[in-house]
Amino acid sequence: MEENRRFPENFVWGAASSAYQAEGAYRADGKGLSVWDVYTHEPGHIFNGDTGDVACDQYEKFDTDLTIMKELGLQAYRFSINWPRVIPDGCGQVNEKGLDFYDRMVERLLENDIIPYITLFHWELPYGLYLKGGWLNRDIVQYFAEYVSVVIRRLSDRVRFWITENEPQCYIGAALHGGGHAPGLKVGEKDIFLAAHHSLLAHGSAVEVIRETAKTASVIGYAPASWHLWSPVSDLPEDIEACRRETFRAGDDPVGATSWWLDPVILGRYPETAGYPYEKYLPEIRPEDMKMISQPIDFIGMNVYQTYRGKADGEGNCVTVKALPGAAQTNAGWPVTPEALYWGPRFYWERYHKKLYITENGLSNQDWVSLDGKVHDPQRIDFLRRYLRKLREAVREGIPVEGYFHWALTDNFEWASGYSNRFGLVYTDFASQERIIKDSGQWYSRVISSNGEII
Ligand code: IFM
Repeated sequence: MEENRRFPENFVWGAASSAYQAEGAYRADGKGLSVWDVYTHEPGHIFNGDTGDVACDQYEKFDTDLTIMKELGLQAYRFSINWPRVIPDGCGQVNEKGLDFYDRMVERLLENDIIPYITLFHWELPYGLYLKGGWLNRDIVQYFAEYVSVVIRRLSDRVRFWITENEPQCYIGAALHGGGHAPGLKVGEKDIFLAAHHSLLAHGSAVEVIRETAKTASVIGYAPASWHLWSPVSDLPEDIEACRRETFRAGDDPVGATSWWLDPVILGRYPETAGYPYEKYLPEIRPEDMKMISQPIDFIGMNVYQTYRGKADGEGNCVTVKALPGAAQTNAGWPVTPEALYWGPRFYWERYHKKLYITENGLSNQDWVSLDGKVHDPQRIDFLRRYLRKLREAVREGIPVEGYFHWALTDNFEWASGYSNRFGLVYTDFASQERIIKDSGQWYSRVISSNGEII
């Protein structure tokens, strides 16, 4: 009998983007500045001096992108809201024109039977709030709740799917401690844990606001980066166990591990910190904090790119197995690790018992327009085929992964790498703003129409 290679009937196939990376129009219609608007204008931070001032100009070209989504047969589009477009200073005055833009996006998506999945925070901290201390100031929790409430009041009659925050490891860890993302700070350990705690509280406050004020039944998720993830090199129980433990260990650096973000949200406590080198820097936790952080959510969003492989060392620890010289890697230098889309969902489900979405996954590549006018990207198709086959294994074993969002819909602004890493299913000519559907986009379209059968 032929094996059924299709995903479950209700599986959602989508693509994703974020506001700063795609919208451009950084000063249009009363928008305020975010830390990224300011940071990219300071010399020396971004490859080639690139900025997101124009990016993919999605603010003006949304209808073009919508036509492409339709042509691809996308069932869902994940995008984010640019906080200072809606509230220019981060708190106070609301910019109705900014809200109108998202309202129209939602309207147009729904008219075309594409389900909007909205991320409320994908790193555009309003510059005005940064000047008030940003994530280091506990008031941010209240400001975030107010902003979320403005968005929910306007859009929740039509939008059901919400993701509170995307990859706090980046906008807290890399931005405030690592110094490589806006606003480019290198605060000490004590402060980084405080900022992380505020970000978790802000997530909880957003969940509370959505549950209390949404006009339709909401489905709420949270999407930390799932890079702290070890896949066993064999099926030996001891290798599996070692990788599972390593995946949820508090880690060797401040706030880098996934459990740092997911344990508080799902389990209502910080991860086990015995032996954690930063234990002495942990923040003061007020009595009501963990309850606020762990309001029930509906799904975990997994953003999966590069991860690790590991095995047991014979003493209960995990040894990371290094990639061989010349092993497959992306344009960003990230090792290709498809097994993460099997082991990640499996480990997360076993620990957290929450439904999952793959909210991001994709390949950065050097794509260009060939002489025939098309964009041929066989590596991306091969990458996706490998990752999606692993995901299908997880789904077939009953791990409840509800959908997959390819990162990204179009090539866009890749943070500190500027425009040097292309992640899209659709090629963006950043000079003319012309779009060309890549071979991978055509292929992904067939994945969707066959519900995964062709992978
Ligand atoms: O482009 C980013 C996105 O903004 C967050 N997740 C990882 C992607 C690729 O680096």
